[in-house]
Amino acid sequence: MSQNIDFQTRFQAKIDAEIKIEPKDWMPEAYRKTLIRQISQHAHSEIVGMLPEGNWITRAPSLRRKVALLAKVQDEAGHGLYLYSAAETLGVSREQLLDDLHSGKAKYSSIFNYPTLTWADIGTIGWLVDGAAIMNQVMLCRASYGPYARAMVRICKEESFHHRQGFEILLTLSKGSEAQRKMAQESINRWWKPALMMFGPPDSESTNSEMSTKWKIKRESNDELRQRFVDVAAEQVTFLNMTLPDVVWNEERGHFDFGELDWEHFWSVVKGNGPCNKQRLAARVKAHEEGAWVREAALAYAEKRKNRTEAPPQ
Ligand code: BYC
Repeated sequence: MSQNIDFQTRFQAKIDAEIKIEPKDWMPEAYRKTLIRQISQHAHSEIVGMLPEGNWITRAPSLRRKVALLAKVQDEAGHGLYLYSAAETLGVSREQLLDDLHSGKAKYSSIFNYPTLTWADIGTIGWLVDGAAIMNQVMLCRASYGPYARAMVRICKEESFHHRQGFEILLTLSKGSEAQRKMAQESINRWWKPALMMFGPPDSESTNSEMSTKWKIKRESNDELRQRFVDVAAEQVTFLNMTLPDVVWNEERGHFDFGELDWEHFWSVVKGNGPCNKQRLAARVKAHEEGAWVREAALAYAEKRKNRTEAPPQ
């Protein structure tokens, strides 16, 4: 028991001194568990997040747009893979993580349960969804767990490209015909509040924040990041000559107000009852089943190589 207290003290001292925790270091079970929880939810979000955008690859309005969108969707797959690998360093298997996703047990970001109805949604996702993701993920580049922090550095660089490609789509639409401007504004109106909910519940209802902050997994609260995102987006939208619903400058606070968020709706989406939850999970399960032969072939090849290396010299 006293030995455990000693380990705990040394562990927290390392965190306080900004020394990274690495896979083979001692860590409290609760730290390991919360990292598996967060990193795997993050990985699932990247993978499920490919679906709403993938929906528009065949309908992109030009070759240039198609190439950029393809590259973006492939990047998201890569992010999912780095993150699954980071989670595996904590002693959980990828099969287990995927089973939890496919059975509906694991969470992933609420935002990917909304449909992409128009081409403008691809611009809005890049601008607002990737924008919110970057706002939240920059702090994760300094997360106390080494493999997660290192994965996040590359992810953030790629998300910045996604953010720009999204904004540029909206900028082009904003300079187009009246119908194109209308399509862009309608898309912004639809995605705005769901994007604000990506930051998680209000601080008063955030169950994990206290420990995650103590362990320097999180460095800023859900509400702090949400407000910063609103303030930045409220400036950016002026370049589009468009508006964000319910956003007004509050002189007294020195920030933009953004109205009420419907948290009941948020929890219902998180629990599986959003507009596209069932469709998203069904698509993932189908892709996993159809990819079984690839996994089998890769494993057989790896096994063959291993046997060849282990064979005694002739
Ligand atoms: N959706 O205690 P809290 C991307 C859950 S992908 C669903 O504040 P925490 C992209 C939360 O898990 C970007 N669930 O939690 C990909 C917790 O439940 P559990 C995804 C949510 O962890 C493709 C409960 O609510 N980014 O960029 O301290 C295309 C209480 O919350 C959500 C990440 O995953 C939500 N929005 O803080 C384009 C970033 N919010 O687990 C773009 C990494 C909360 O106790 N994750 N919940 O059962 C994080 O930074 C944190 O996990 C959160 C939540 C800020 C999301």
